[in-house]
Amino acid sequence: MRFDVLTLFPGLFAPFLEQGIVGRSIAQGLLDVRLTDIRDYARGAHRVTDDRPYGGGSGMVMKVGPIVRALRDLEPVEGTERIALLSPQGRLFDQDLAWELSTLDRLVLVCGRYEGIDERVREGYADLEISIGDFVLSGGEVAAMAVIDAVGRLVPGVLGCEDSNREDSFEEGLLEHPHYTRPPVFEERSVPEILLSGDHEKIRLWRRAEALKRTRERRPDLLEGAHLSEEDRKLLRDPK
Ligand code: 9D3
Repeated sequence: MRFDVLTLFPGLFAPFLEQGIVGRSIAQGLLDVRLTDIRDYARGAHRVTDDRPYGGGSGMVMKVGPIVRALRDLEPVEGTERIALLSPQGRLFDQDLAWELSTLDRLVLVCGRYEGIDERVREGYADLEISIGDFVLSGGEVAAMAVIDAVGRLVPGVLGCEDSNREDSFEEGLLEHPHYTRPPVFEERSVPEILLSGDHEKIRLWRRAEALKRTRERRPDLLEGAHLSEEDRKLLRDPK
């Protein structure tokens, strides 16, 4: 899958694209991420990419011209593509949207800066607008990385068998059970004995109960939408 990122800060992406699962997948040719510096499409000696808002007010607005010229200059790619703006006004990004986007051949991500992007970019060119949550970022770049990471992981071959997506708790709509590794005791805190017991059925039930209780405690909104089995309901009824 190919991603094209339009940004005023292409330098922010280097380590993200070089390291970890994303870096490896690019090296393997499973993902292709291209950066376009919007400033390259700005005109005039000063290469201005922003201007004062019509109607007044504080802050600056990203100009429509440079962004549209950058979009028009993108290399054509075979297959299905979408253009997404990253903005606080967008659809809240979640695992369902990540799955939807993972079916594309190309996703173009336009990163806003300043107060935002001239509305005519969205009207004339964008297929969707994405927000990664209800908090204030300085621009769309960190959000674009989150989207590339989450969507890229769902592209076939990107994850080894180390961690299959279907087992991810978010796929199931639950938080995960707690994890432990060696040593068995650290600063007087022991690993729950059941995990050392070797009884795989007991371990499975314990983990499932922990996941369910955590979700009820921390994210009751997720429990609403989860598909619970009769066993799950019983585990939730049990005290502790
Ligand atoms: C709070 C008033 N304005 C900031 C001084 C509004 C505002 C404009 C631009 C807030 C943030 C931004 C820049 N943010 C993004 O471009 C952005 C974003 C975000 O802030 N939160 C969650 N997802 C995203 S995606 C892009």
